[in-house]
Amino acid sequence: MTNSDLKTSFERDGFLVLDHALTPGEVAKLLEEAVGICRGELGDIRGALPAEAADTDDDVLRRFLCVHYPHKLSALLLATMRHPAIVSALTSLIGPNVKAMQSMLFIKSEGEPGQAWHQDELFIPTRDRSLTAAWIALDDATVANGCLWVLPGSHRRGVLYPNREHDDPRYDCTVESYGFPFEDSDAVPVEVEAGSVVLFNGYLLHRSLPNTARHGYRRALVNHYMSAESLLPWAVPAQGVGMAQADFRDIVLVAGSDPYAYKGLDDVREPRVRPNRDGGCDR
Ligand SMILES: O=C(O)CCC(=O)C(=O)O
Repeated sequence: MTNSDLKTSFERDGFLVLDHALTPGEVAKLLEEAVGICRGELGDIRGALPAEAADTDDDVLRRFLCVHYPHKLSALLLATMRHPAIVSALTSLIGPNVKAMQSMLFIKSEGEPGQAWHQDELFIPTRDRSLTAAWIALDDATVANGCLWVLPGSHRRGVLYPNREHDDPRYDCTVESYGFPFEDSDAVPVEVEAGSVVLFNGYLLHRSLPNTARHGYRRALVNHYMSAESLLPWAVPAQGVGMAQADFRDIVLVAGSDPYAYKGLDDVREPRVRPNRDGGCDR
């Protein structure tokens, strides 16, 4: 696909797939690193207990639904934010100057819940609607093990739909979007093989369903990016609930230059777990 085809299909659908952007060797290294992260070998994760020496890798991995900000623990995950195949696509979609502000490592073993319909810009508000996710499949992602589902084109109106708490057992504790003019029957599953990357727009309605496969994981590394020109008024809980910084500077520049470099960088977010059902889920 040429860069202009890439942009056309992304603007139409709100998502696209980069097939096998990562090699099997790169995926294998990330899976190994995920075990070290979940064992606590790379540093503390808020909300997680360090593993015991006797715990098997499976024992350890199954305790996690999702680790937030793992790039703060792992040089490999930090380098993966700058993966050339992903950055090349992002510069075509977003522009020459691109920054990242968060990573999430999903483990989601069998029986673990998905995440209800939502739009990522609700959580990470850019000023120019440039938020873009790179969802890197570390296992083959299938309907059975809880792949992403998207509502194609739902980003186009540029509307952020309302959100509410829910008690749907299929989903984790994150709020759900509702009141949007799409039906579940409009949704399409995005089944991809390990190493493939789903890029999607921050206004695209998407969800995932539980991992109902009989055993195994649906691991994915998700990084979020935006235009470096946009300020990022993203709340920092340590500064008080609801208080947004004028510009969140705990960022990683992945392409081009940072017009706000004169402000310096912050280190305010810390690695933590996402609870699977019991509230307190602020992304
Ligand atoms: O991978 C999942 O299960 C959900 C991911 C997601 O919704 C997101 O990254 O915004």
